[in-house]
Amino acid sequence: MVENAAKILVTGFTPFGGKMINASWEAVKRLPDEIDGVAIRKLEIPTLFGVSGDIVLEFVRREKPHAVILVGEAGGRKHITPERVAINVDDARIPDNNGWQPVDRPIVEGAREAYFSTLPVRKIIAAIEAVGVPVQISNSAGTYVCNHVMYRLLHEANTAELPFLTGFIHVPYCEEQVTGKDTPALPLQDICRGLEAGVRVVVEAVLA
Ligand code: PCA
Repeated sequence: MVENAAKILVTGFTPFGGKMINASWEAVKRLPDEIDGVAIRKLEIPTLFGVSGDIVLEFVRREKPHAVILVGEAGGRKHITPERVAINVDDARIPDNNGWQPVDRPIVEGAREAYFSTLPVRKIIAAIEAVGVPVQISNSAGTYVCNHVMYRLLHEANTAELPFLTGFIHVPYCEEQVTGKDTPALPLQDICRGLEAGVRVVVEAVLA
């Protein structure tokens, strides 16, 4: 691979809440390693407040990717949902994987209340729609670890010297996780196809 070629980091999460797998990492790890000459780097991050964001920021400062696409699982949703906004609050309904359960705490003390995604959200939605996978914008990434990481990355992108695009895409459970239950889910193959279509939009944006 060409040295200094454009690169995009895509992250997925470890399982949490007592589940065996996390649909986000299952989909992310199946993405191609390269799209149109752009390296697609993949990282599995722990479902932990603090550490999750630290790991991604450490990668960003070291590797200087042109874009960071954070992916997480939103059990119960029926669509792939690109997130519009991250808010400056940690408020956990369930403890994270280390038992930490912050309530009403700012993520970055004194920083902005919210940041909008800098990914081309509407184009991503159109591309996922075009491959026939259910997709919808989401106006809340929640207040758990996903929102935490999204906020940390957008804060970095807005304050660091080297700009990069970043934002978050939630995916539903994959069918393998919910067999026999009446819970919304998509076949893993469809989540993968939809996610790849979204990543391709970001590749185009990086190359533009
Ligand atoms: N989903 C959780 C955290 C990890 C994940 O995959 C969330 O939506 O916050």
